[in-house]
Amino acid sequence: MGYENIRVETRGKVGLITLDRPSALNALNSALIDELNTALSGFETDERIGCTVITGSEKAFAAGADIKEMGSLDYMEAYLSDFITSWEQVSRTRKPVIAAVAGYALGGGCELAMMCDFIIAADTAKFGQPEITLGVMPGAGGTQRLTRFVGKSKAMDMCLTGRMMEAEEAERCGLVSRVVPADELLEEALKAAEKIADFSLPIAMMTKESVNRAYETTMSEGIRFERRVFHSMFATEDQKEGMSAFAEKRKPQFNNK
Ligand code: CO8
Repeated sequence: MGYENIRVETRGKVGLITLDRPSALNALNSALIDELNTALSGFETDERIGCTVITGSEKAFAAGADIKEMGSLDYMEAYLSDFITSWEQVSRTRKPVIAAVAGYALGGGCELAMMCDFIIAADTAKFGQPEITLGVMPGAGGTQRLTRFVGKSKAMDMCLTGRMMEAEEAERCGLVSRVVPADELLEEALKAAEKIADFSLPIAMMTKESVNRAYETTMSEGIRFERRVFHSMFATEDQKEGMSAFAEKRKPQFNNK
């Protein structure tokens, strides 16, 4: 497929998607989201790929949903088309996805980053949910995911004032996993993705599924889920390989079996 709003590459076992709509600071319009979903589906079904990185430009990961596209919608158009559902495909991927964020990650851009499994931020990153300044509120999970990441007080502050948060504050409050110098962002994100992709893919997928459970259930149910999945790992060849390799002091060769 020819892409107009994103660039799609593979780097070994890593899929790399670069949001590339510079004229609008990577504002997320429906064409871009369709392309993103197509690229994500491609990597999901590509057996060579073990992890995906989504990134943007130096200036913007994404400055939000496309305000100009969205502005004239009426209630019935918004309700019947349910256009936000198609945005959430990244949160339904089973393989790990890392967001590598430099510059603005605002509104839907911040929400997209939060749908990824973790966020690595450049020291130039700025996160925000400025929807209130436009007469709306976050609509792609922002009020829920941001609150789970950073707690009620800061989520209220961000959503009610619309202010931006710098990378350092974002790391301090748990929104991002690490902050790196801007010129090392892609390299660091790819390095993390390569590391993940070198492990057993089914084990990485089960690990992701278990961590995600923590957001959707009680502690005791989550631990029960984890235990069942953990037990099932002993049916994999990769568990045998990983533990034998440790005992034999060699690097494991995972087979995704
Ligand atoms: N939508 C459409 N166009 C945009 C957007 C956007 N979100 N952000 C920037 N642009 C465009 C500008 O209009 C401008 O275009 P042009 O050159 O044609 O005038 C170009 O990008 C460059 O932008 P600026 O000139 O404004 O650049 P600055 O460096 O001066 O400012 C800012 C950068 C501060 C990021 C500024 O562009 C800005 O405030 N942007 C809007 C941020 C925002 O409010 N985002 C939230 C959008 S609402 C949202 O995301 C709701 C999500 C809910 C889910 C929806 C599911 C579909």
